[in-house]
Amino acid sequence: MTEADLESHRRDVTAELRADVREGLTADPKWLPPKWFYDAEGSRLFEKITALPEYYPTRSEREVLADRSGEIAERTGAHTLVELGSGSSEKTRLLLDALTAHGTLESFVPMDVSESALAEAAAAITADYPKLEVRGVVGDFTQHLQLLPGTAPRVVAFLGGTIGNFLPGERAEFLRSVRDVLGEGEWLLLGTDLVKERETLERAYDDAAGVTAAFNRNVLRVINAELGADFDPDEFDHVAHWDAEHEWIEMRLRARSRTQVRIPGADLIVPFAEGEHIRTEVSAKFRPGGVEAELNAAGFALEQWWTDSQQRFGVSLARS
Ligand code: AVJ
Repeated sequence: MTEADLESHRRDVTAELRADVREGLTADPKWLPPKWFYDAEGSRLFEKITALPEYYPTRSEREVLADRSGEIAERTGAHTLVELGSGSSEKTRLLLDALTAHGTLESFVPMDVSESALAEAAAAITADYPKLEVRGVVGDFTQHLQLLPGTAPRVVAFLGGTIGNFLPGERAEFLRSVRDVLGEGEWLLLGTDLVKERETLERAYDDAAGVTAAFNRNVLRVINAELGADFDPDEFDHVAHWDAEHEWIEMRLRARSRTQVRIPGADLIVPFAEGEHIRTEVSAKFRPGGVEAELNAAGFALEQWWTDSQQRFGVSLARS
């Protein structure tokens, strides 16, 4: 990607944020899409979350990948590993090691909305895997999937449980769009956090050290920086709520008092009643049968299903 491409992409991104802010903060109830957490600071906070004692998904998924990467390499014989929402690509090294050892891997294509996280990850992977072609793509995987390079067979890895950020209808649409860019005999490796007791779930999204609260409030700092808004993040409480009916965790920011926020970059003044909240993230949790049904509905066949030893997190290998 040239500097000019990155520039025009940045303008694009600001316009998208403006549109999301206008739509979400004029809605009732108010909401914001979770992808706006991830500027440099938000990506750094998320990396910190993955090491928290309460936040089990990263460790549980890593356990599965550590145990099964060899099998994944053998079954897929991948030439390209694509990673959507790659972040730091830390767990991906388990896959890269196995696929490199298997001898088929030629290229790695990490894709992320966070340019800073992507640049750092791509540089680190390039340094450690000198024979691998690394081609980072800055983009939103709900819109830019057709940009993905690489030779077949590809494995598209969508890890961490990030698919849970979609609402059910969006999820179906997303899985279908991944299926549509893949040829027959290519692969999806999907990480899904599993339904479990409320306490475990709510603690994972409301840690004692307050890192998740800072991560949640960071979206307000992003809007301040990009759109010149005057949110006072300390005037909003962090809330993590398990919605047992929808089987998802909802993160919210709740206004401590009645207030008004000016957002000049979106031509908006947003009133908040005392206690009114913004829904900032949905993180859906899954049941094994549900994952398979959704994969099938999108045109995938489930080849393998694995969980960690505590059955907290599931990893699917699906064939297109
Ligand atoms: C990166 C979307 C998988 O939903 O668990 C972590 C983000 N939010 N703590 C998740 C997140 C609060 C995370 N994903």
